[in-house]
Amino acid sequence: MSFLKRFLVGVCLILTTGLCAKENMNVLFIAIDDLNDWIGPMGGNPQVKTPHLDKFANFSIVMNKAYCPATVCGPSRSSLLTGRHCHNTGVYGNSNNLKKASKTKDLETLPEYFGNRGYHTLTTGKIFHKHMTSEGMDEGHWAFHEVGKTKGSAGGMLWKKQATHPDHKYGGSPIQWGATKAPLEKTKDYMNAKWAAEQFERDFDGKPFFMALGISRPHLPFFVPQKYFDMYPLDKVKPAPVKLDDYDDIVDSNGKAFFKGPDATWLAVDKSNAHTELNRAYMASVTYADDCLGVVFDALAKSQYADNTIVMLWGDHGWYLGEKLKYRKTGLWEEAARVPFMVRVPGVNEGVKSDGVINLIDMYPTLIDLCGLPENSNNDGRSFAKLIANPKMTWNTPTLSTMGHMNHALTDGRYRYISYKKGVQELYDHNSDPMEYNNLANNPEYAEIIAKFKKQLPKNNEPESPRNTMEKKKNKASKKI
Ligand SMILES: [Ca+2]
Ligand SMILES: [Ca+2]
Repeated sequence: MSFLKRFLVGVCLILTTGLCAKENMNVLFIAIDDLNDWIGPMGGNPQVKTPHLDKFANFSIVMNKAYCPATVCGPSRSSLLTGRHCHNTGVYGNSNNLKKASKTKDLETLPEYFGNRGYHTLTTGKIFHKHMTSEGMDEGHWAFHEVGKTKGSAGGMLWKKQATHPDHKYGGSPIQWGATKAPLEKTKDYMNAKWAAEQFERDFDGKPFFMALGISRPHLPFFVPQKYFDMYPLDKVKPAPVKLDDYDDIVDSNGKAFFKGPDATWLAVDKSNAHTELNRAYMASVTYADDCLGVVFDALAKSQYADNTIVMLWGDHGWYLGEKLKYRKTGLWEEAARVPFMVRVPGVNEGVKSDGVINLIDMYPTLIDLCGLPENSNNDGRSFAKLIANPKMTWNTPTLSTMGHMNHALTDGRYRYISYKKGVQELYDHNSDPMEYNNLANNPEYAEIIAKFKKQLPKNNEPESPRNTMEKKKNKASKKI
Protein backbone atom coordinates (compact mmCIF):
# COMPACT_ATOMS: atom_id res chain seq x y z
CA MET A 1 0.00 0.00 0.00
CA SER A 2 1.37 3.40 -0.90
CA PHE A 3 2.22 5.90 1.78
CA LEU A 4 -0.63 8.13 0.59
CA LYS A 5 -3.20 5.32 0.75
CA ARG A 6 -1.96 4.26 4.16
CA PHE A 7 -2.10 7.85 5.37
CA LEU A 8 -5.65 8.22 4.10
CA VAL A 9 -6.72 5.01 5.81
CA GLY A 10 -5.35 6.36 9.08
CA VAL A 11 -6.97 9.77 8.68
CA CYS A 12 -10.26 8.17 7.74
CA LEU A 13 -10.17 5.97 10.82
CA ILE A 14 -9.36 8.84 13.11
CA LEU A 15 -11.90 11.28 11.73
CA THR A 16 -14.94 9.10 11.84
CA THR A 17 -14.22 7.15 14.98
CA GLY A 18 -16.87 4.65 14.37
CA LEU A 19 -13.53 4.08 12.92
CA CYS A 20 -14.68 4.41 9.39
CA ALA A 21 -15.74 0.94 8.52
CA LYS A 22 -12.54 0.16 6.81
CA GLU A 23 -13.82 -2.55 4.58
CA ASN A 24 -11.56 -5.41 3.68
CA MET A 25 -9.13 -4.87 6.50
CA ASN A 26 -7.64 -8.22 7.47
CA VAL A 27 -7.37 -9.35 11.07
CA LEU A 28 -4.50 -11.15 12.77
CA PHE A 29 -5.71 -12.26 16.19
CA ILE A 30 -2.91 -13.55 18.42
CA ALA A 31 -3.54 -15.29 21.75
CA ILE A 32 -0.67 -16.02 24.10
CA ASP A 33 -1.51 -18.55 26.78
CA ASP A 34 -0.82 -17.53 30.39
CA LEU A 35 1.34 -14.52 29.50
CA ASN A 36 1.28 -11.86 32.19
CA ASP A 37 2.67 -8.33 32.01
CA TRP A 38 6.31 -9.51 32.06
CA ILE A 39 7.02 -8.10 28.62
CA GLY A 40 9.00 -5.01 27.72
CA PRO A 41 6.07 -2.88 26.56
CA MET A 42 4.01 -3.56 29.73
CA GLY A 43 6.88 -3.06 32.16
CA GLY A 44 5.85 -5.89 34.50
CA ASN A 45 9.39 -7.17 35.02
CA PRO A 46 12.37 -5.36 33.48
CA GLN A 47 14.53 -8.49 33.69
CA VAL A 48 12.54 -10.23 30.96
CA LYS A 49 13.79 -9.99 27.37
CA THR A 50 11.13 -9.56 24.68
CA PRO A 51 12.87 -7.82 21.77
CA HIS A 52 10.20 -8.66 19.20
CA LEU A 53 7.33 -7.35 21.31
CA ASP A 54 9.43 -4.27 22.09
CA LYS A 55 9.81 -3.67 18.37
CA PHE A 56 6.15 -4.39 17.67
CA ALA A 57 5.22 -1.75 20.27
CA ASN A 58 6.65 0.85 17.86
CA PHE A 59 3.99 -0.13 15.34
CA SER A 60 1.02 -0.58 17.63
CA ILE A 61 -0.84 0.85 20.60
CA VAL A 62 0.05 -0.71 23.94
CA MET A 63 -2.94 -0.88 26.26
CA ASN A 64 -1.52 -0.59 29.75
CA LYS A 65 -4.80 -1.35 31.47
CA ALA A 66 -6.33 -4.36 29.76
CA TYR A 67 -8.14 -6.96 31.88
CA CYS A 68 -9.53 -10.44 31.35
CA PRO A 69 -13.19 -11.38 31.85
CA ALA A 70 -12.11 -14.41 33.92
CA THR A 71 -8.76 -15.32 35.43
CA VAL A 72 -8.51 -18.82 34.01
CA CYS A 73 -8.26 -20.08 30.40
CA GLY A 74 -11.62 -21.66 29.61
CA PRO A 75 -14.04 -19.00 30.84
CA SER A 76 -11.81 -16.14 29.71
CA ARG A 77 -11.65 -17.47 26.18
CA SER A 78 -15.31 -18.50 26.14
CA SER A 79 -16.30 -14.98 27.19
CA LEU A 80 -14.15 -13.08 24.75
CA LEU A 81 -15.06 -15.39 21.87
CA THR A 82 -18.80 -15.32 22.51
CA GLY A 83 -18.82 -11.70 23.64
CA ARG A 84 -20.65 -12.55 26.87
CA HIS A 85 -19.51 -12.29 30.48
CA CYS A 86 -19.41 -15.41 32.67
CA HIS A 87 -22.25 -14.20 34.88
CA ASN A 88 -24.48 -14.12 31.80
CA THR A 89 -23.47 -17.54 30.50
CA GLY A 90 -22.69 -19.81 33.45
CA VAL A 91 -19.34 -20.70 31.87
CA TYR A 92 -17.15 -20.19 34.93
CA GLY A 93 -14.50 -22.92 34.79
CA ASN A 94 -12.34 -25.01 32.48
CA SER A 95 -14.85 -27.89 32.66
CA ASN A 96 -17.71 -25.81 31.26
CA ASN A 97 -17.83 -26.17 27.47
CA LEU A 98 -19.53 -23.21 25.82
CA LYS A 99 -21.09 -25.61 23.29
CA LYS A 100 -22.86 -27.43 26.13
CA ALA A 101 -24.05 -24.28 27.94
CA SER A 102 -27.60 -23.23 27.13
CA LYS A 103 -26.73 -19.52 27.14
CA THR A 104 -23.80 -19.81 24.72
CA LYS A 105 -24.26 -22.85 22.50
CA ASP A 106 -26.13 -20.90 19.82
CA LEU A 107 -24.14 -17.66 19.95
CA GLU A 108 -22.11 -16.68 16.91
CA THR A 109 -18.50 -16.65 18.07
CA LEU A 110 -16.06 -13.98 16.92
CA PRO A 111 -14.42 -16.02 14.13
CA GLU A 112 -17.83 -17.23 12.94
CA TYR A 113 -19.07 -13.65 12.87
CA PHE A 114 -16.29 -12.76 10.46
CA GLY A 115 -16.58 -16.01 8.55
CA ASN A 116 -20.30 -15.51 7.97
CA ARG A 117 -19.73 -11.98 6.65
CA GLY A 118 -17.29 -12.38 3.82
CA TYR A 119 -14.05 -13.23 5.57
CA HIS A 120 -11.89 -16.30 5.12
CA THR A 121 -11.15 -17.56 8.63
CA LEU A 122 -8.17 -19.71 9.54
CA THR A 123 -6.35 -20.75 12.67
CA THR A 124 -3.64 -22.73 14.32
CA GLY A 125 -2.73 -23.23 17.99
CA LYS A 126 -5.04 -22.73 20.95
CA ILE A 127 -7.80 -20.16 20.56
CA PHE A 128 -10.79 -21.91 22.15
CA HIS A 129 -10.27 -23.94 25.31
CA LYS A 130 -10.44 -27.60 24.36
CA HIS A 131 -12.85 -30.18 25.74
CA MET A 132 -13.16 -33.93 25.30
CA THR A 133 -16.59 -34.91 23.94
CA SER A 134 -18.20 -38.15 22.83
CA GLU A 135 -17.39 -37.09 19.26
CA GLY A 136 -13.72 -36.48 20.03
CA MET A 137 -11.75 -33.45 21.12
CA ASP A 138 -13.55 -30.14 20.68
CA GLU A 139 -10.88 -27.53 19.99
CA GLY A 140 -13.26 -24.95 18.55
CA HIS A 141 -12.21 -25.76 15.01
CA TRP A 142 -15.87 -25.65 13.95
CA ALA A 143 -15.56 -21.85 14.18
CA PHE A 144 -13.05 -21.58 11.31
CA HIS A 145 -12.99 -22.35 7.60
CA GLU A 146 -9.45 -23.68 7.76
CA VAL A 147 -7.23 -25.19 10.44
CA GLY A 148 -3.46 -25.38 10.12
CA LYS A 149 -2.12 -28.62 11.54
CA THR A 150 1.54 -28.58 12.48
CA LYS A 151 3.47 -31.39 14.13
CA GLY A 152 6.01 -29.65 16.32
CA SER A 153 7.07 -31.00 19.67
CA ALA A 154 5.12 -29.55 22.56
CA GLY A 155 8.32 -29.83 24.54
CA GLY A 156 7.70 -33.16 26.15
CA MET A 157 11.08 -34.57 25.13
CA LEU A 158 13.38 -33.45 27.86
CA TRP A 159 17.04 -33.32 28.50
CA LYS A 160 17.77 -35.96 31.13
CA LYS A 161 15.33 -35.72 34.04
CA GLN A 162 16.12 -32.21 35.11
CA ALA A 163 12.71 -30.88 34.21
CA THR A 164 10.46 -32.79 36.52
CA HIS A 165 9.73 -31.41 39.95
CA PRO A 166 7.25 -33.85 41.46
CA ASP A 167 7.14 -31.92 44.74
CA HIS A 168 5.30 -29.13 43.06
CA LYS A 169 2.05 -30.95 42.41
CA TYR A 170 -1.17 -29.11 42.91
CA GLY A 171 -4.55 -30.41 41.86
CA GLY A 172 -2.85 -33.29 40.07
CA SER A 173 -0.97 -30.96 37.75
CA PRO A 174 2.76 -30.64 38.36
CA ILE A 175 4.82 -27.55 37.72
CA GLN A 176 7.65 -28.60 35.41
CA TRP A 177 10.45 -26.85 33.60
CA GLY A 178 13.53 -27.72 31.61
CA ALA A 179 15.17 -27.71 28.19
CA THR A 180 13.57 -29.39 25.19
CA LYS A 181 15.46 -31.92 23.15
CA ALA A 182 13.82 -30.46 20.08
CA PRO A 183 15.62 -27.48 18.55
CA LEU A 184 13.68 -24.23 18.31
CA GLU A 185 12.63 -24.91 14.71
CA LYS A 186 10.94 -28.19 15.74
CA THR A 187 8.99 -26.85 18.69
CA LYS A 188 5.24 -26.51 18.41
CA ASP A 189 4.82 -22.76 18.86
CA TYR A 190 7.62 -22.00 16.44
CA MET A 191 6.08 -24.27 13.80
CA ASN A 192 2.66 -22.75 14.35
CA ALA A 193 4.18 -19.28 13.99
CA LYS A 194 5.87 -20.39 10.76
CA TRP A 195 2.55 -21.69 9.47
CA ALA A 196 0.92 -18.33 10.21
CA ALA A 197 3.83 -16.50 8.56
CA GLU A 198 3.49 -18.60 5.41
CA GLN A 199 -0.17 -17.61 5.03
CA PHE A 200 0.92 -14.06 4.20
CA GLU A 201 2.31 -15.39 0.93
CA ARG A 202 -1.18 -16.52 -0.15
CA ASP A 203 -4.22 -14.79 -1.42
CA PHE A 204 -7.67 -15.74 -0.27
CA ASP A 205 -9.73 -15.55 -3.48
CA GLY A 206 -10.18 -11.83 -3.04
CA LYS A 207 -11.58 -12.14 0.47
CA PRO A 208 -10.12 -10.46 3.54
CA PHE A 209 -8.85 -12.90 6.18
CA PHE A 210 -9.35 -13.37 9.89
CA MET A 211 -6.41 -15.43 11.12
CA ALA A 212 -6.20 -16.58 14.74
CA LEU A 213 -2.86 -17.80 16.06
CA GLY A 214 -2.52 -19.35 19.51
CA ILE A 215 0.91 -19.45 21.17
CA SER A 216 1.09 -21.99 24.03
CA ARG A 217 4.05 -20.76 26.05
CA PRO A 218 4.39 -19.48 28.70
CA HIS A 219 1.69 -21.96 29.70
CA LEU A 220 3.10 -24.86 31.71
CA PRO A 221 5.13 -26.98 31.34
CA PHE A 222 8.01 -24.54 30.94
CA PHE A 223 9.86 -26.66 28.39
CA VAL A 224 11.78 -24.46 25.97
CA PRO A 225 15.18 -24.79 24.27
CA GLN A 226 18.18 -24.46 26.58
CA LYS A 227 19.30 -21.18 25.05
CA TYR A 228 16.36 -19.40 26.67
CA PHE A 229 17.36 -20.61 30.14
CA ASP A 230 20.92 -19.52 29.39
CA MET A 231 19.70 -15.96 28.84
CA TYR A 232 18.84 -15.80 32.55
CA PRO A 233 21.80 -16.88 34.73
CA LEU A 234 20.28 -18.13 37.94
CA ASP A 235 22.48 -16.01 40.19
CA LYS A 236 21.24 -12.87 38.44
CA VAL A 237 17.50 -13.62 38.53
CA LYS A 238 15.46 -11.71 41.08
CA PRO A 239 12.19 -13.49 41.89
CA ALA A 240 8.92 -11.57 42.25
CA PRO A 241 8.37 -9.85 45.62
CA VAL A 242 6.49 -11.73 48.32
CA LYS A 243 4.77 -10.29 51.39
CA LEU A 244 4.31 -13.10 53.89
CA ASP A 245 1.57 -11.40 55.93
CA ASP A 246 -0.32 -10.19 52.86
CA TYR A 247 -3.51 -12.11 53.65
CA ASP A 248 -3.82 -10.82 57.21
CA ASP A 249 -5.99 -7.86 56.22
CA ILE A 250 -8.45 -9.93 54.16
CA VAL A 251 -11.06 -10.86 56.76
CA ASP A 252 -14.76 -11.65 57.03
CA SER A 253 -17.29 -9.64 59.04
CA ASN A 254 -16.13 -11.40 62.23
CA GLY A 255 -12.54 -10.42 61.62
CA LYS A 256 -11.63 -13.99 60.70
CA ALA A 257 -8.99 -14.63 58.05
CA PHE A 258 -10.56 -15.41 54.65
CA PHE A 259 -7.50 -17.19 53.25
CA LYS A 260 -5.99 -19.90 55.39
CA GLY A 261 -2.49 -19.37 54.06
CA PRO A 262 -0.35 -19.51 50.94
CA ASP A 263 -1.63 -21.77 48.18
CA ALA A 264 -0.39 -25.35 47.86
CA THR A 265 1.90 -24.66 44.92
CA TRP A 266 3.55 -21.72 46.67
CA LEU A 267 4.17 -23.86 49.74
CA ALA A 268 5.66 -26.67 47.67
CA VAL A 269 7.92 -24.30 45.76
CA ASP A 270 8.93 -22.60 48.98
CA LYS A 271 9.72 -25.93 50.62
CA SER A 272 12.07 -26.74 47.74
CA ASN A 273 13.53 -23.23 47.77
CA ALA A 274 12.73 -23.07 44.07
CA HIS A 275 11.17 -19.60 43.71
CA THR A 276 14.11 -18.24 41.71
CA GLU A 277 14.30 -21.28 39.43
CA LEU A 278 10.59 -21.15 38.73
CA ASN A 279 10.67 -17.42 38.03
CA ARG A 280 13.54 -18.02 35.65
CA ALA A 281 11.69 -20.80 33.83
CA TYR A 282 8.73 -18.48 33.26
CA MET A 283 11.06 -15.77 31.96
CA ALA A 284 12.72 -18.25 29.58
CA SER A 285 9.27 -19.31 28.33
CA VAL A 286 8.23 -15.71 27.72
CA THR A 287 11.37 -15.04 25.68
CA TYR A 288 10.77 -18.22 23.68
CA ALA A 289 7.19 -17.06 22.94
CA ASP A 290 8.59 -13.68 21.92
CA ASP A 291 10.93 -15.33 19.42
CA CYS A 292 7.99 -17.22 17.89
CA LEU A 293 6.02 -13.99 17.62
CA GLY A 294 8.99 -12.38 15.88
CA VAL A 295 8.59 -14.88 13.04
CA VAL A 296 5.02 -13.68 12.49
CA PHE A 297 5.72 -9.96 12.90
CA ASP A 298 8.64 -10.07 10.46
CA ALA A 299 6.69 -12.02 7.85
CA LEU A 300 3.69 -9.70 8.10
CA ALA A 301 5.85 -6.59 7.82
CA LYS A 302 7.45 -7.88 4.62
CA SER A 303 4.21 -9.11 3.09
CA GLN A 304 1.50 -7.70 0.88
CA TYR A 305 -0.69 -7.46 3.99
CA ALA A 306 1.58 -5.20 6.06
CA ASP A 307 -0.60 -2.12 5.78
CA ASN A 308 -4.10 -3.52 5.59
CA THR A 309 -4.05 -5.92 8.53
CA ILE A 310 -5.25 -5.12 12.03
CA VAL A 311 -3.25 -7.01 14.64
CA MET A 312 -4.79 -7.66 18.04
CA LEU A 313 -2.44 -9.42 20.48
CA TRP A 314 -3.58 -10.52 23.91
CA GLY A 315 -2.94 -12.86 26.83
CA ASP A 316 -5.93 -14.80 28.16
CA HIS A 317 -5.19 -13.87 31.83
CA GLY A 318 -2.18 -13.08 33.99
CA TRP A 319 -0.01 -15.36 36.13
CA TYR A 320 1.32 -15.12 39.69
CA LEU A 321 5.01 -15.78 40.22
CA GLY A 322 4.80 -15.82 44.01
CA GLU A 323 3.02 -12.47 44.51
CA LYS A 324 -0.09 -12.78 46.68
CA LEU A 325 1.47 -16.03 47.98
CA LYS A 326 0.40 -17.80 44.81
CA TYR A 327 1.60 -19.34 41.60
CA ARG A 328 -0.40 -19.91 38.44
CA LYS A 329 -3.66 -18.09 37.71
CA THR A 330 -7.15 -17.74 39.27
CA GLY A 331 -7.93 -15.35 42.11
CA LEU A 332 -9.03 -11.79 41.43
CA TRP A 333 -5.93 -9.70 42.01
CA GLU A 334 -4.13 -7.55 39.48
CA GLU A 335 -1.44 -10.11 38.67
CA ALA A 336 -4.04 -12.51 37.25
CA ALA A 337 -6.57 -9.99 35.96
CA ARG A 338 -4.26 -7.70 34.00
CA VAL A 339 -3.24 -8.96 30.59
CA PRO A 340 -0.74 -7.95 27.93
CA PHE A 341 -2.52 -6.19 25.11
CA MET A 342 -1.33 -4.56 21.90
CA VAL A 343 -3.34 -3.46 18.89
CA ARG A 344 -2.02 -2.36 15.55
CA VAL A 345 -4.24 -0.44 13.15
CA PRO A 346 -1.91 0.56 10.33
CA GLY A 347 -1.31 4.29 10.27
CA VAL A 348 -3.18 4.96 13.52
CA ASN A 349 -1.25 6.04 16.61
CA GLU A 350 1.61 3.64 16.06
CA GLY A 351 4.04 3.61 18.97
CA VAL A 352 1.57 5.15 21.47
CA LYS A 353 0.60 3.84 24.92
CA SER A 354 -2.86 4.16 26.42
CA ASP A 355 -4.12 4.04 30.00
CA GLY A 356 -7.70 3.44 28.88
CA VAL A 357 -9.37 0.60 30.80
CA ILE A 358 -10.43 -2.19 28.49
CA ASN A 359 -11.47 -5.81 28.79
CA LEU A 360 -10.75 -8.73 26.46
CA ILE A 361 -14.50 -8.99 26.03
CA ASP A 362 -14.34 -5.61 24.27
CA MET A 363 -12.27 -7.09 21.44
CA TYR A 364 -15.28 -8.60 19.66
CA PRO A 365 -17.24 -5.34 19.24
CA THR A 366 -14.03 -3.40 18.54
CA LEU A 367 -12.89 -5.65 15.73
CA ILE A 368 -16.25 -5.66 14.00
CA ASP A 369 -16.34 -1.87 14.43
CA LEU A 370 -12.87 -1.46 12.91
CA CYS A 371 -13.73 -3.74 10.00
CA GLY A 372 -17.10 -2.19 9.25
CA LEU A 373 -19.19 -5.22 10.12
CA PRO A 374 -22.63 -4.75 11.66
CA GLU A 375 -22.92 -4.46 15.43
CA ASN A 376 -23.71 -7.67 17.31
CA SER A 377 -26.40 -6.94 19.89
CA ASN A 378 -25.35 -10.01 21.91
CA ASN A 379 -22.02 -8.43 22.87
CA ASP A 380 -21.61 -7.45 26.53
CA GLY A 381 -18.42 -5.53 25.82
CA ARG A 382 -18.09 -2.15 24.15
CA SER A 383 -16.01 -1.07 21.20
CA PHE A 384 -12.88 0.87 22.09
CA ALA A 385 -12.35 2.06 18.52
CA LYS A 386 -12.65 5.64 19.79
CA LEU A 387 -9.83 4.99 22.23
CA ILE A 388 -7.68 3.63 19.40
CA ALA A 389 -8.31 6.87 17.53
CA ASN A 390 -7.51 8.92 20.65
CA PRO A 391 -5.45 6.81 23.08
CA LYS A 392 -5.07 9.59 25.64
CA MET A 393 -8.80 10.19 26.12
CA THR A 394 -10.48 9.36 29.45
CA TRP A 395 -11.71 5.77 29.23
CA ASN A 396 -12.22 4.38 32.71
CA THR A 397 -15.63 2.79 33.06
CA PRO A 398 -15.09 -0.02 35.61
CA THR A 399 -14.48 -3.35 33.96
CA LEU A 400 -15.21 -6.83 35.28
CA SER A 401 -13.16 -9.95 35.94
CA THR A 402 -14.86 -13.03 37.41
CA MET A 403 -13.59 -16.23 39.05
CA GLY A 404 -16.36 -18.70 39.73
CA HIS A 405 -19.97 -18.04 40.64
CA MET A 406 -20.46 -14.59 42.24
CA ASN A 407 -16.81 -13.78 42.80
CA HIS A 408 -16.02 -10.57 40.96
CA ALA A 409 -13.41 -7.84 40.63
CA LEU A 410 -13.96 -4.40 39.17
CA THR A 411 -11.26 -1.94 38.23
CA ASP A 412 -11.44 1.61 36.92
CA GLY A 413 -7.71 1.92 36.36
CA ARG A 414 -7.07 3.31 39.84
CA TYR A 415 -9.00 1.16 42.30
CA ARG A 416 -9.50 -2.59 42.31
CA TYR A 417 -12.63 -3.70 44.16
CA ILE A 418 -13.14 -7.41 44.87
CA SER A 419 -16.37 -8.98 46.10
CA TYR A 420 -16.54 -12.66 47.03
CA LYS A 421 -19.68 -14.78 47.15
CA LYS A 422 -19.11 -15.22 50.89
CA GLY A 423 -19.40 -11.47 51.48
CA VAL A 424 -15.71 -10.64 51.96
CA GLN A 425 -14.46 -7.55 50.16
CA GLU A 426 -11.15 -6.00 49.15
CA LEU A 427 -10.24 -2.56 47.84
CA TYR A 428 -6.83 -1.39 46.63
CA ASP A 429 -5.63 2.00 45.45
CA HIS A 430 -3.07 1.58 42.69
CA ASN A 431 -1.91 5.17 43.00
CA SER A 432 -0.23 4.27 46.28
CA ASP A 433 -0.26 0.47 46.31
CA PRO A 434 0.41 -1.19 42.93
CA MET A 435 1.10 -4.59 44.54
CA GLU A 436 -2.28 -4.56 46.32
CA TYR A 437 -0.85 -5.09 49.78
CA ASN A 438 -3.16 -2.78 51.76
CA ASN A 439 -6.79 -3.82 51.78
CA LEU A 440 -8.86 -0.65 52.27
CA ALA A 441 -12.27 -2.36 52.31
CA ASN A 442 -12.67 -2.03 56.06
CA ASN A 443 -11.53 1.59 56.20
CA PRO A 444 -14.63 3.83 56.59
CA GLU A 445 -12.95 6.57 54.54
CA TYR A 446 -13.51 4.45 51.45
CA ALA A 447 -17.17 3.59 52.08
CA GLU A 448 -18.38 5.83 49.28
CA ILE A 449 -16.00 4.36 46.73
CA ILE A 450 -17.00 0.85 47.74
CA ALA A 451 -20.69 1.72 47.49
CA LYS A 452 -20.10 3.02 43.95
CA PHE A 453 -18.38 -0.21 42.88
CA LYS A 454 -21.01 -2.38 44.60
CA LYS A 455 -23.70 -0.82 42.45
CA GLN A 456 -21.83 -1.98 39.37
CA LEU A 457 -21.57 -5.62 40.34
CA PRO A 458 -23.65 -7.96 38.16
CA LYS A 459 -27.24 -8.18 39.37
CA ASN A 460 -27.86 -11.58 37.82
CA ASN A 461 -25.41 -14.44 38.17
CA GLU A 462 -26.27 -17.45 36.04
CA PRO A 463 -25.85 -20.82 37.74
CA GLU A 464 -22.89 -22.83 36.51
CA SER A 465 -23.46 -24.61 33.19
CA PRO A 466 -22.94 -28.41 33.09
CA ARG A 467 -19.42 -29.67 33.78
CA ASN A 468 -17.78 -31.97 31.29
CA THR A 469 -17.52 -35.32 33.03
CA MET A 470 -15.49 -36.89 30.19
CA GLU A 471 -12.49 -34.73 30.78
CA LYS A 472 -11.32 -36.35 33.97
CA LYS A 473 -11.28 -39.74 32.31
CA LYS A 474 -9.83 -38.94 28.93
CA ASN A 475 -8.21 -35.57 28.74
CA LYS A 476 -5.19 -35.08 30.93
CA ALA A 477 -4.50 -31.75 29.26
CA SER A 478 -7.71 -30.28 30.58
CA LYS A 479 -6.57 -30.88 34.13
CA LYS A 480 -4.21 -27.96 33.84
CA ILE A 481 -5.98 -25.35 35.84
CA1 LIG B 1 -4.40 -19.53 29.83
CA1 LIG C 1 -2.66 -7.42 52.36
